[in-house]
Amino acid sequence: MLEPRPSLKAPNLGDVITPADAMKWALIIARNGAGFVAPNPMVGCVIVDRDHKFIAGGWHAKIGEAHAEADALDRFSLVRGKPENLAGCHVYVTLEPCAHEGRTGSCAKLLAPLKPASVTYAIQDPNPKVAGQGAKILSGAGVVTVCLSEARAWPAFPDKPIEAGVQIDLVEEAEDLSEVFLWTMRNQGKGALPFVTVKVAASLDGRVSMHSGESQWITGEQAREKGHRLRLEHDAVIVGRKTVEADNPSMNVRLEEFAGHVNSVVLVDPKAKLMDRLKEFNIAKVRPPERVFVCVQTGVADPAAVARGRAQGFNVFEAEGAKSGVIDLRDMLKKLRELGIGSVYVEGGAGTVGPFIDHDIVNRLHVFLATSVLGGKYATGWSDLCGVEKLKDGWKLKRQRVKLIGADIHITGRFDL
Ligand code: AOF
Ligand code: ZN
Repeated sequence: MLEPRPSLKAPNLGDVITPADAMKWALIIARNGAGFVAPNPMVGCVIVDRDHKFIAGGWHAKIGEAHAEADALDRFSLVRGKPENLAGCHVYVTLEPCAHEGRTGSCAKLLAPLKPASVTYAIQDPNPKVAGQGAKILSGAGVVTVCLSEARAWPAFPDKPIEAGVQIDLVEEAEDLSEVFLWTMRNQGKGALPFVTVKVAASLDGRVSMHSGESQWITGEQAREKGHRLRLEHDAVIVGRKTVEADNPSMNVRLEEFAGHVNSVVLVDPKAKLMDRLKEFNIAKVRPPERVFVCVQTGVADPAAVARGRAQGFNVFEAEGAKSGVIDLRDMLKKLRELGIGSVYVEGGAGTVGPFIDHDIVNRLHVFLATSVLGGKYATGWSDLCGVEKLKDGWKLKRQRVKLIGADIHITGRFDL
């Protein structure tokens, strides 16, 4: 069989697609689960027939519900009549099919007896209940099972080596897709803090607000929409008391296709100053009180105010302070992990972002840059409150990606923690 040329369009039923595109499409549709699957990973799965024609794609849409492979198989059966017709087909999945019976059945055990010709998965599932066991079940049943990160050729095209660049890109994308889950699983028992993503929207020269406080809007609508998607991909959004008082933001996800989604917010209010007025602010108006976490400082916040907050149903919790009125961010994150928050999204001005960078607790940084220059005379830079003394000590991004998004530039990457 000749390998078709790669394309990037959404495949139609019956289109001959490349294995790289099959995996790429699985990576794209996996994100349909954003906001609904945590603490599970987002996973996508694509099934092509023996001629490598696209038949179906599926994803893990909601915690407790069908895994990506089961969803893809359901859609496959709608087109091809019954699951048994999977025999001879090729399956592409962004994560190793699971071996265990959890909230749903095992995907490896679901696929194995149906005898697909091959299953290619992008990365191994580090969940100790899986960790290579899923692949073993499949290969034990005679299915050619390949982990893309170790593969030399696509199983559907065994005599064609995989282009190195394509392979690295797809594996990195799969790592990025599941990064919150992977971070948690790989650091289990080592006291891993929640995964921290910081987002900055700035001018080309890194300014985030005028000294007058004016900051809306520096970047364009498309970049702001991407920001909303990122809120969706985290368990909670963090916001400081000053931002709440100044801008009264909602910090919710306002995307048409995710109408009805409710996210959590963490308000950092060391002295519990907003407790009695919290109901007047949008963060508390757009979500039920149990989705509002308030971090106050031990020994500083008035216990009576804390009790009043709790009586209103807010999730008030204490963290140690670095000094009076300044929360120890590491301790706050530790407490959030204990409260079941596995990932947080930090957006805000220099006062919020700087301390997170300074504490070396940021896993991923997103910077959206408008192509305007504001200068430092009247505007604040996003990193004004953090810093290194020596050039060589600068925080360095890894696995960087750069994209144009509308008229703005989007740069993202990981910090090694
Ligand atoms: C897959 N496909 O789509 C996902 C997988 O609680 P459960 O039953 O939903 O199982 C969750 C675990 O299954 C999760 O920790 C991860 O190891 C794996 N996720 N596996 O084959 C999927 N979401
Ligand atoms: Zn599964």
